[in-house]
Amino acid sequence: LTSRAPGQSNNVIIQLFEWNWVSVANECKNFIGPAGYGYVQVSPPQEHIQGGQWWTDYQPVSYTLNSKRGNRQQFSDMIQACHGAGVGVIVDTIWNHMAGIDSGTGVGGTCFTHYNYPGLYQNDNFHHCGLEPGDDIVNYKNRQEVQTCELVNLADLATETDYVRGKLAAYGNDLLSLGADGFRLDAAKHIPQTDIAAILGKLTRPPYISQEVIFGAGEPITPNEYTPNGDVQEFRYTSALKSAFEGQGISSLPNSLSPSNGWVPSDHANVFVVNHDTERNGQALTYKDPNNAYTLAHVFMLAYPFGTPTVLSSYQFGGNDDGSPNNGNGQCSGTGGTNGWLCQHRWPAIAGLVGLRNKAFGTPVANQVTGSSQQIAFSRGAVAFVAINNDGNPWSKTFATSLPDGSYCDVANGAASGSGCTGPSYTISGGNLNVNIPAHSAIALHTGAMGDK
Ligand code: AAO
Repeated sequence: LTSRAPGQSNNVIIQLFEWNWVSVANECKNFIGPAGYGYVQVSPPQEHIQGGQWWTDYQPVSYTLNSKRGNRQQFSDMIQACHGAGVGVIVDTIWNHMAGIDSGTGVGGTCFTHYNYPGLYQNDNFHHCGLEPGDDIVNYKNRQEVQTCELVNLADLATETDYVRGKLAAYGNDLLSLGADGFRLDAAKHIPQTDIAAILGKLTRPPYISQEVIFGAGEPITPNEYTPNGDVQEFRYTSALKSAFEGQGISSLPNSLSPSNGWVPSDHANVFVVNHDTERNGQALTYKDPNNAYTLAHVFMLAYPFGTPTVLSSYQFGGNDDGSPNNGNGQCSGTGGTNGWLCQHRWPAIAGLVGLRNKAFGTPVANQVTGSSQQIAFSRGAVAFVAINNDGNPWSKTFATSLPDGSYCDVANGAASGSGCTGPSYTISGGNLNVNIPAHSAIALHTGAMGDK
């Protein structure tokens, strides 16, 4: 395996939402590996309920690796192809629950009812909390209810029992046997931290772990509780980016990231501008936002050192339930997507900043300056410099950068190519950059992308 551990250089994750296995394999080879990303996070691979909505994937009916995204052989081939390109594979893994519908047949032919999955689970392998009518979670301020009642009617596994833990670990071990590098643990808040620890303890080797525990004000279950198991997704980062870029101002973002903020600490936080849920619920910046804010937020996330970043790569949608185009056959071309796919991971500012992040790994933030509340610039050691202007006015200034003198490609708007740049280039003289940054744009320079254009 050639991928890197999170906490090391080249650790940026791409969430390839709804991409089928064959298309993930191709994109790992064609773009993701060469661009310097560390991991792809793929959709849940286990058998699930039928239907055209994207969220059928989140209702498991067996642990057979047969889903809308492909079969076991394709899944295995994908991991090998990504590894061959130096990219690790993180699997969206559902340990909390099975299906939410009363009965049906899974995409692989498994017949099931809500509390009966033949040869796998039966009625007494599930919680029947008795705390709410219908046993569905209503009150997130009650720990017992959140962890023993049902999340949107999804049959809730009794993860305190050895039998269930054994089945979940066997599923995890099967994924590991095919080479999986990490798990994104779906709905981790709904499983006690110690139950997750017990299941992880049964694995044949330790994968990278990112737990989905959404912070909720006043809720007794907190993201920080889960750090003993691995990384935790920090949704306050997502909200902070949204409110900053939408009006509160980006100049104070570094303050909100200070270790005293109560968030999951940087070395345990998995952060993102948006994920597949917040892309649909109004709680994050999305590709639909005006004034380039979505792209500029990615520039900030990738340039400023905090947590392990995930870039969502998704598709255009009208209705919130819409599944992906082309039967999940992800398609990119050049610097973007085609046929409804967005391929955010190829956008020049995002791919360019991944290169900058890798180059600047381990270097401190320096030369931090602000202009208006919507302007911030900083360098990373003596290797990189970024200025973000989220203001409606240009930002004209001479910036101290600590960069060696020379000509640099602006990787927020192009890339190095041969001895030149595909986009703008800037000259550093005496360590300074004298520049007029247009409204709603960014400039990013680093020593790995110099040019003379
Ligand atoms: C579908 C249908 C349902 C049907 C069900 C069963 O839509 O009507 O009942 O099937 O037949 C996905 C879809 C669901 C889908 C499900 C199964 O999103 O629509 O249901 O597949 O097919 C909670 C959980 C969190 C979860 C989130 C959606 O804690 O784990 O709800 N996310 C994951 C996945 C998600 C997936 C599942 C789990 C299930 O990422 O895609 O569902 O596998 C508060 C709480 C949070 C809570 C939210 C939403 O959050 O704190 O824990 O998340 O509420 O209920 C501020 C607040 C914050 C608040 C948030 C609300 O940020 O600070 O506290 O606002 O937006």
